[in-house]
Amino acid sequence: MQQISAEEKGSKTAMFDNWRGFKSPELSKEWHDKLTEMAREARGNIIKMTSLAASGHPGGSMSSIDIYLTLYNMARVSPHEPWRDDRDRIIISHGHTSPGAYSALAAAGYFDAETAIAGFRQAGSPFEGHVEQSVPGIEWDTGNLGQGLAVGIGKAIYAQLSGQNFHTFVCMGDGEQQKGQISESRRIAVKYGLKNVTAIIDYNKLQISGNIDDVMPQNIAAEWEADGWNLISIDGHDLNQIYQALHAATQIADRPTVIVATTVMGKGVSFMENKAGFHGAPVKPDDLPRALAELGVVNNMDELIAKRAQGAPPEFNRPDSGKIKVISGTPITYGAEVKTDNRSAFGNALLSVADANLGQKDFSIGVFDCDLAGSVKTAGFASKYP
Ligand SMILES: Cc1ncc(C[n+]2csc(CCOP(=O)(O)OP(=O)(O)O)c2C)c(N)n1
Repeated sequence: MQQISAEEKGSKTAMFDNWRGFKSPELSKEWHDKLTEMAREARGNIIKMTSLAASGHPGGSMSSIDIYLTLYNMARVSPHEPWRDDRDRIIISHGHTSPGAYSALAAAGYFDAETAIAGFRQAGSPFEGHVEQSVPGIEWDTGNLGQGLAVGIGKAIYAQLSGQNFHTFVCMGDGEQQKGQISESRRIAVKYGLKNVTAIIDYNKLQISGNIDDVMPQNIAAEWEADGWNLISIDGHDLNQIYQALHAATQIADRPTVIVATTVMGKGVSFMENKAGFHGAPVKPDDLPRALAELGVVNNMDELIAKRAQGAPPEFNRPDSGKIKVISGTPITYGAEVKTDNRSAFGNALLSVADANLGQKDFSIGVFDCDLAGSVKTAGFASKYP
């Protein structure tokens, strides 16, 4: 395990805006007001985006948007350097809430909102229906529910192994909690004492076909607690509570935190609220002026339709992270006279790759086995590099 020095970490983190990282226990009044205004605009953008594409998921986007705005504006991330290695990781696991994610990222300065609105779900556009890493600020390609926590835990283990102090936030849906991979992931987080990962669940109690308990009964909060997570329950539309919970989660010293945020699907537009039908359907064209008027946002649909007609926005230039090159070393060959097995050859190769690379700066290797260390011959690696 190679450590990054404290001086190096310090010099990197100093480049972030100084309010970032949930350092203060309270959200300032100035930021509360800014986020409130952003949330109003963002809800309008969610509705415009999905109506323009005549598809997409406004309901969950509008229940998650206050959480997204607080994270993208207050976590240690930078719209100017979206891929720097020491950034906090914000993972949207219920990636169908892409209209919410894009609206929040636009509000935080990652790109302009009109480009995302007009380019949403257009062929060739980076603004896909389920969030993908083609968009700056997005950390994981989605569509398949239930994976984000495992990914976040992988990133948290990477932080731990490489001695970095970034925090990973994983946003999830409540219907999504039905996926089995989530329970495996949360036990791994506890086993490794990961205090640098926080899950935030949008508890709007609805999913595609109705009430989450009718689809699959679950006691979400109790299940996370039973697995050893610290639980914080909040109103997911109260910006102060969202901020305070995220601050508290970053302060817990011994285990990961789950924030269960009670929300309202379609929050902000009276006829959308608590309607499962808006999980995956846009507002009908006839109802659009009323929805935008209720939010108090400008109805500029004609301009947006014209912008969309110009075609898909270009791809973003994502820098090649290729900072670390893996040295493959010298292949080990076994002559016909040598009696061995594939697993032992694998174990020897793993050890030789470790020997060839572990002297490199910033290089670490994590080896996982399914309780089969003896059989799959990872024991050699474990004894040399415990
Ligand atoms: C593994 C997997 N199973 C099923 C689906 C289909 N699916 C898409 S969204 C959704 C419901 C998710 O509900 P929730 O997490 O509550 O999101 P919300 O309705 O609040 O937006 C389902 C079942 C999927 N995308 N991936």
